[in-house]
Formats: sequence, C-alpha cells, structure tokens
Amino acid sequence: MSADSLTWQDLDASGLRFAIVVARFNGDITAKLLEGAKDALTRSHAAGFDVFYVPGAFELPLAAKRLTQHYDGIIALGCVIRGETPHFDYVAGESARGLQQVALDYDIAVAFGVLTTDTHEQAAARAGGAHGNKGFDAAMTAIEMARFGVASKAAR
Ligand code: INI
Repeated sequence: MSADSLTWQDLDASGLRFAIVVARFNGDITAKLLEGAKDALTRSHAAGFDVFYVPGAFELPLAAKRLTQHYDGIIALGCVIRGETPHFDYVAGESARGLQQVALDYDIAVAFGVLTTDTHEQAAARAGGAHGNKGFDAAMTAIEMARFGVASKAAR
C-alpha cells in the first residue's frame, strides 16, 4: 500500500453540517480540491455545507477558529508550493499547527486538506490527478472524525 492510498468505506454524513475553508493562493489547485471535497460531502449525504475563502494557507486556522461554533466539522483546503526561500516552511508549518490547535482547543473535527509540495505538477497530481484528490480525502476525514465525536459523546 502506498503512502497516499487511504481507502474509504461508505460514510454517512446525514445530519452533519460542514464548513469548507479554501485558500485562494494557487487557486487552480485549490478549486480542484474544493470539487473533491464537495463530491465527498454530497455522496455521503451531508446535511449541508458552506464554502468560505481566505487569501492563503496561513489564514486557514483563524478562519477555522471563527467557524467552530456553527458546524460539525471543518475542511481546510490549501496548496503550498516550495519556492526558493524559507517562506514555504513558515506558511505550511503554521497552517498545519494552527489547524490542529483549533481541533484540539475547540474539540471539533478539522481536516488538513493542505497540499505541501515541491512543484505545481506534484500538487496537480494530488488535486484530481494520478494521486487522487486530497480534497475528497480531507472531506471524508472530516466526516469520519465528526461521526467519531458523536459516538464518543454517546459513550459518556
Ligand atoms: N500561501 C499559500 O496558500 N500557498 C503558497 O504556496 C504560498 N506561498 O508560496 O507564499 C502562500 N503564501 C501566502 C500566505 O498563505 C499568506 O496569505 C501571506 O503570507 C499573508 O499572511
């Protein structure tokens, strides 16, 4: 099994509502991630979803934090492509760190659908290309973890 071969069971997202937050930077790629995420939510019969946009991946955590009260899960989509400066590391690292912080601090499913690649070609391959669509995977992850939240509360 390759590193990017997550497989999905059919998931039931009925009764669950999601926010999708999309970074506009590298927008040709993030638009494809958004298509994948919408496909996953629709196929899984999500009760609804809303789409929000931010400038870049660095802004995803604050947007996610502001949406925590209104949704069962948040799907953060972005694409950070390595350049010639350390900027990549700051943007990608803080995006990942901030999104995980929101998940843990607010006890909500937050999926990290942010591609971090060396090239545009590698990103395209993961946004509806040869390596699947990581937006679809992120949405399925959000559904599974939102369901986990419901199950864990019922177990109390
Ligand atoms: N934002 C991205 O989403 N992807 C990138 O590749 C990127 N690069 O390469 O710079 C990027 N930068 C912008 C960043 O997310 C912020 O919007 C900006 O720093 C302002 O806070």
